[in-house]
Amino acid sequence: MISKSIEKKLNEQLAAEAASSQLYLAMASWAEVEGFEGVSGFLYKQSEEERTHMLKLLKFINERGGVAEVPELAKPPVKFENMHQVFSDILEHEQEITNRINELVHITLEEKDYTTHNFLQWYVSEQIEEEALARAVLDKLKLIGDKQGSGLYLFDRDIMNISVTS
Ligand code: OFO
Repeated sequence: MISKSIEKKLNEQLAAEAASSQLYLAMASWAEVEGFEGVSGFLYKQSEEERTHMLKLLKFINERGGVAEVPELAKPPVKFENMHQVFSDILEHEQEITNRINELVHITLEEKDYTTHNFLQWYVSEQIEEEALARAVLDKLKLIGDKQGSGLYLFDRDIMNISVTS
């Protein structure tokens, strides 16, 4: 059984994962409209992945005697300045998610809720991968620099081969 405070925090995390899914969906849609097929495919997958992160939390809260709350969705941006902005926003966003997860882990230890603590370890590992992936993509974009054109064309083609984890 989870405490009311852990239930509240887990529901907040559930909402954050839902917001991540919406943000990546908006970015995917923008990339599609801009003609970046590879990037949009990558981001659509990321968006789906975030939805699974949300569902995992929803199931856990209910299984542990809490009540999961499906959150209201805020509208993400429709337009993004350029590819660099998209991926630096992603990195920033993932760093924020990592901070939230760390805070949650800290609270479970304070409350001696080792079951939830154990459950959250999956998110801790996931965040390491997600931040590393966003950094790797940003590094590629930095190499391309400002001369968009053919560099971005190859980037768009290559990103299809970057694997998206669970
Ligand atoms: Fe990308 O964050 Fe979920 O966990």
